[in-house]
Order: sequence, then C-alpha cells, then structure tokens
Amino acid sequence: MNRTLALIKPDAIAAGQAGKIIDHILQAGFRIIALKMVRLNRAQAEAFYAIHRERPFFASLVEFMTSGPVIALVLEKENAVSAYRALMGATDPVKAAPGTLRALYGQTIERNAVHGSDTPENAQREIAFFFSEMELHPVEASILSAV
Ligand code: FUP
Repeated sequence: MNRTLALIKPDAIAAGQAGKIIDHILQAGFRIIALKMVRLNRAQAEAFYAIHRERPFFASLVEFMTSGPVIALVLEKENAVSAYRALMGATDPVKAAPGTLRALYGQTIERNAVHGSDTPENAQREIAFFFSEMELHPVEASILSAV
C-alpha cells in the first residue's frame, strides 16, 4: 500500500499553519494526489473516529474535529502509511520527536494538528471516506521520470 490519508486538523488551520504543513509534507517526498477542505458534521466525525467511540476522549475529540474545517489529503510514497506516521510523530506533541509535524505544530494530545492512517487497511477506508475514485489523481509515470 503506497497511499495514506492525511488530515490537517481545525487547530492547525485556525492557526494559519496549513501551508507550512503541506510544504513540509511535499519536502519529505510525498506526492499529493487528492486534496479538499471540508467541515465535518457530528455524524461524519463520529463515523470517522468510530474505532474510538468507547474511549473517554471521544465526545471531546468529535467536538474539536467539528469546530472548523479540516484539509484532507491523499499522499503517495513508498510505504506511505509508516512514512507519514514517522513524519507526524507521536500522538502527544510533548512526546513527538523534534522536527515532526506534531512536535512543530501540535498543542495537546487532542489538538495535535494532523492525522494519518495507522494501517494500510485503514488508509483504504479513510481515503474512501473522503474521496471518490474520480477525485484521486495519481501522477503519470511519464511526468515522474521528468522531475
Ligand atoms: P494517532 O493514530 O496518533 O492519531 O492516535 P490515536 O488513534 O490513538 O488517537 C486518535 C486521536 O484521538 C488523536 F489524534 C487525538 C485523540 N486522542 C485524545 O484526544 N486523547 C487521547 O488520550 C488519545 C487520543
């Protein structure tokens, strides 16, 4: 699996950091094959994080994720899921390695600036949650060999 779903969360967008985060992702060698800004409603945020619905932080997480728009991106790279998890850093920005997105832009374990799929299976599910096949734009091999 060479694709992953990334989100720039409402805190980072409100703080004006979306451009820097996207540039950081590109500089790390990921290709963006889809991108959109959306405001999730409660049902959509609950569905996206359904795996966490029994956790104590669930209600607060849904509240936060619906507090403003998110930017959803589909990224391509070899081993995209694990490569992007490494770029993001640990869930808690305090524990994230220096230079990672969450260390640079996250504020708390909840307001942690970015999301990335945790497995190839979840990447597939999360990409389909935000994008239809028509909205994915894999880079042509002929263009790639020219850059
Ligand atoms: P991650 O895969 O690193 O995004 O982390 P998790 O899947 O464990 O958590 C998903 C989201 O739940 C986090 F991005 C933020 C939120 N969360 C909390 O708000 N509090 C917690 O204690 C753990 C996670």
